[in-house]
Amino acid sequence: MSKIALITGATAGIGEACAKLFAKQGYDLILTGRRTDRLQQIQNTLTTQTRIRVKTLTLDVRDKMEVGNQLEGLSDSWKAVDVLINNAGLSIGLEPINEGSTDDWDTMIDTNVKGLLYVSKIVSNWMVERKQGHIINLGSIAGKETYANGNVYCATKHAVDSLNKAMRIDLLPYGIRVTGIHPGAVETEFSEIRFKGDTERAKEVYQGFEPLSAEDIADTIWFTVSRPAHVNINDLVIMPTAQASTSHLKRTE
Ligand code: NDP
Ligand code: 8X3
Repeated sequence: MSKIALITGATAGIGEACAKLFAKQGYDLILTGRRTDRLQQIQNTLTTQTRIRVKTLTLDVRDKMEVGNQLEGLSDSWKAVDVLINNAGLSIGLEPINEGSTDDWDTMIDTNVKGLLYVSKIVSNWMVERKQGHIINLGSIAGKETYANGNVYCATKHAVDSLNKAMRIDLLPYGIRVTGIHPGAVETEFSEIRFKGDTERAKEVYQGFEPLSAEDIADTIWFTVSRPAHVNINDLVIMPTAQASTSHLKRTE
């Protein structure tokens, strides 16, 4: 029987790249996100190109009821999830603490922290029952450092870093692996969302150096998943070669 990976935020960027790579590796997939059209598109592509099964769930990870209903509504065979990739996340706004929007803060905290928890509680229980599984949490370099105007986004990713460690301890008795992935600059829709659709400003973030691609991160995630069962990669920080830290970036112009 094929293994199953559940990927949150599979409609774009890192989540979509993971969906493609895990499909290539023969995993059946549960793909989630808010944009149904994109989920369907990815499902069509993957089921045409490969022989895997793809289940799509349109859901907003911030909605506790919806997460519960949709995940618990899956059949038992789909609940045998081997790999959970907690990827759905975002940053909105880049202002100093006294100027930030409290609505933006709510969105980041509700998505990056609470959403990750709602999904993890349900899926980790399935893994506990089977005494196996691997949870990948998408943190960020923003969860290891704090930079100007990054305040609440950095705080949410520090929370993910902490939850990653906590999950590893709590799930230890069940042989469940837990890995934190902490990328630097990856060119995806991330900056477009952060700058609320200002594509010019978003493009500038990645100019003058070679950022990571979503595929680089998917590759790294696959590396952790494909280690032998007795090996757990606890934590990985992965940066573009041109970026030493959030405040040290070598641009060519
Ligand atoms: P993208 O904006 O390209 O993708 C984000 C994904 O998250 C989309 O599929 C989106 O789907 C989903 N998502 C956002 N909000 C929700 C929600 N409320 N409910 C369900 N799904 C949601 O960004 P990335 O691929 O770059 O980001 C993926 C993860 O990687 C995030 O956690 C991000 O913080 C982290 N990261 C990104 C870095 C970067 O430089 N790009 C660096 C470090 C970490 P939809 O809109 O359809 O709901
Ligand atoms: C995304 C990377 O440096 O913009 O998490 O916070 S950064």
